[in-house]
Amino acid sequence: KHCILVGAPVDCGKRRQGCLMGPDAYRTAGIAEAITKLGHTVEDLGNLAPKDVTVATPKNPLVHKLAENVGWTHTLMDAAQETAPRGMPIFLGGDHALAAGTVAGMAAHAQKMGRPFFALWLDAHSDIHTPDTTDSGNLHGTPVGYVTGRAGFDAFPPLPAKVETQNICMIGLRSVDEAEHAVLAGGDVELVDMRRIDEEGISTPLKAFLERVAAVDGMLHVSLDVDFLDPSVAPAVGTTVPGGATVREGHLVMEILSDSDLVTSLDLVELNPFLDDRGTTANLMVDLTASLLGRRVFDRPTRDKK
Ligand code: DIR
Ligand code: MN
Ligand code: MN
Ligand code: MN
Repeated sequence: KHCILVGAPVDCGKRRQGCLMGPDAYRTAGIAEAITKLGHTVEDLGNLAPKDVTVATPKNPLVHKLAENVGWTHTLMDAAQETAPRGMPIFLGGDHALAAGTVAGMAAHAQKMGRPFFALWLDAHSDIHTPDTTDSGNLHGTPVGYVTGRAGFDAFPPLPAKVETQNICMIGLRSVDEAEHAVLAGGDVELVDMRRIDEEGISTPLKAFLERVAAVDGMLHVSLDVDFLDPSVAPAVGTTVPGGATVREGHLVMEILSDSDLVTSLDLVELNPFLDDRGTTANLMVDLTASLLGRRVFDRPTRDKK
């Protein structure tokens, strides 16, 4: 594979600062070296910047940094469409607001290729708010709302290709707001909450979803939010929710995804290095990426303690 690292230091999707350091934390944790070691090639585009845009004042006065979020959506939608024909883009976040651009751009690319598009959302949260329904005003809680074509995103670039809700699977859910639950309950997004993981195991619903993707030769985007993982093993995120995925559940998801060979793009989001414990979260996210790209249990290197 040819992996294209796209630095997306998006820090406007919520109020707590620090995700702007994410891309460099992944580089410091050796993401390029880990991928190269697996026999792939790596190209690093460096860090991008948001397009400079002006927007009307949002209807909802809580909405935080609308113009910057819209600017990033333009930039990353373009970056996804530029990189996807050349390899596998890996978007180094940055907070989850970046997925409005990356997912919309990848969906546009899939449409151009004449292939169905699927998204796997690994997150404690469902991120399906709109700028009107958000009660935090934090737009990192809205990218799924945007890419599925919900109303309320007038300031954002027009959606080049809508993502079908039945083509989305969310795994790791344990913090869904009331307005989000209302739209998800009547819908057809595949919802795998932590209880389902406890009862069925994480591989059963994941494999069922991947069979649906493979059956139609779909392209699969994976959006990995740090808070998918349990805060005890991944503390470097502003929105920790107890009861998350274990290290092994994380790796198992990535190993199964690797076996499937269906993943065509990846977001690594919400890492806030300011909150990390000696780089453990950044290292874990890099290790999960390595598992997705072919590293297996017995290949895993011992981390030196220097
Ligand atoms: C919450 C948090 N649902 C909000 N969302 C997060 O502000 O809308 N997503 N943290 O990952
Ligand atoms: Mn544009
Ligand atoms: Mn998220
Ligand atoms: Mn989250």
